[in-house]
Amino acid sequence: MVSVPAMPASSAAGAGEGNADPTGRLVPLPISLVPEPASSFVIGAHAAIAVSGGSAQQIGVDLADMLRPATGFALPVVTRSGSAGDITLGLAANDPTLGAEGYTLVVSHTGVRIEANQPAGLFDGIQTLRQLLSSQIQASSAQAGPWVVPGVRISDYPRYAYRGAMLDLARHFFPVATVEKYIDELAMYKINVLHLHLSDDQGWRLAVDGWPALTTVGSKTAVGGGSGGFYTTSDYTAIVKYAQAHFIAVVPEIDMPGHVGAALSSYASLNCDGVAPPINTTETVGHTSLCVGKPAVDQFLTAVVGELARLTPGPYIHIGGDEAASTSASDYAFFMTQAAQVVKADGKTPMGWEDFATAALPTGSIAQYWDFRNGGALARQAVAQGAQLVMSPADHTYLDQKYTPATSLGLQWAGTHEVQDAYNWDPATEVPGLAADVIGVEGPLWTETLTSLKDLQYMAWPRMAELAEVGWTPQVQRNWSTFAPRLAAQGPAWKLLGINYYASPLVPWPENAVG
Ligand code: NGO
Repeated sequence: MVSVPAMPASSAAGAGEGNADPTGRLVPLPISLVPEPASSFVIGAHAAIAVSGGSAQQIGVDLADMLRPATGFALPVVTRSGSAGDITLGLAANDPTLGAEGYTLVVSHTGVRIEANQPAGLFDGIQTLRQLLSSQIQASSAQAGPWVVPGVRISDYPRYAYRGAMLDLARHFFPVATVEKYIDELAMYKINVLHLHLSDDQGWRLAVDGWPALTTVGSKTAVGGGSGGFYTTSDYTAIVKYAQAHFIAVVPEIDMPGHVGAALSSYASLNCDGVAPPINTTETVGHTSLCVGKPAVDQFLTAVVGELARLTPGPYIHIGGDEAASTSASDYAFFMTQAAQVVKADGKTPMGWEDFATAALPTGSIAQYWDFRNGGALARQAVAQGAQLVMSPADHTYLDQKYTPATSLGLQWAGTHEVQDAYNWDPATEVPGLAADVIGVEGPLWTETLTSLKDLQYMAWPRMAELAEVGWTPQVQRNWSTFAPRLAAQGPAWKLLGINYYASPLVPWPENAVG
């Protein structure tokens, strides 16, 4: 493995468009990158995208869609082995070290060749190619060019298999188009999981067969009393398909046995006193519980998990389990044990917030570490049962936390998180002793205070790009001083793409990134 040369000090000053070293635009940083300055390639007006057929074809189309608007070139996708002037995509890497998501990308003066073992790797490779080009490639109309791809040999694969983002649709609801826009943005940074938080006290967001009031009643509002909304089966399926086309697996979450106010308001039978309370649209947590042990609650659990399992091709079903302060410890353990078994019986792997470690977990369950205040005790308890961990420490990964006390959006119960806090941590050592049990990272975007795509973007970017590198790039290759200019280089692309982001003063944004 060749390590990445440290970036020259001069490139830090002129990050982005003026960056002398265009490989200094890559986020996440590839595991192995050798610059070959004598071998740059210029994409010409007659270039073709040569694919080996089969599954490479679709990635070729994705690449053409990516490059056509700004280049104005035809860029036909052709099935051939690649000739001079082509961008060639192949699935014959035959390299076990690359795994399912790795790729090689080689630029010579006659073309670009990306090879992978699997389509997911090829998709990651075209994201890297996009970043190697000038950020003008993001423009929606033809630009002057030239479209220089700097000479480079890259061999790349992720540190962690699970690199996720979470979106809270319950506190405020967002339409399918907004979720798809977020998927577009996440895919640029090789994120491969989208966790959807589909229910909470203030709203229920997914139609469940046989339980119509969950949406006719439970979906009607939001934090602060807004209008709410929900996904029909076909809306949800559209999101899953869109995500799949971007090599992103959807993990649906129904939060239980607490955070269930919207469900309790929809069905009196889920309440111990048999009375459906009005929906409480404040931000308070921990005040609701399913009536554990009631037959209606068992039926609800089976129906909801069954629906999620039917609609979700991915391996995980998230059953929540956080902050169930209104459920007794014994009811909690009984219910979450049962819920995990129902998920298992439906052929899926149970995932839950780390709190569910107090239940009996099937081996291979996934616990999501979030509450840094408990010092990792629950994460240890989960691992002791054979669970694996996704790391979402609230003090580094919670995208809803304010950047500074002056940030108008967001919460700050976990402190304020400037850009360095999102980057300077190691998932392997966050809870000491559990490195081998960590399968990845996830950035939760809770939406108590967020009501529009612009709000979501402002809190997610740049921190989600930082987390993407935390999840992809080996720890030894990461440091803030070489990362900051690479992060800065994303700014012009975000501006062209209309992505609203926080232009932190700690990042050396180029002039064409801001204002
Ligand atoms: C906590 C809580 C959520 C809040 C979030 C706000 C978890 C796992 N439960 O995280 O209900 O929305 O904080 O930051």
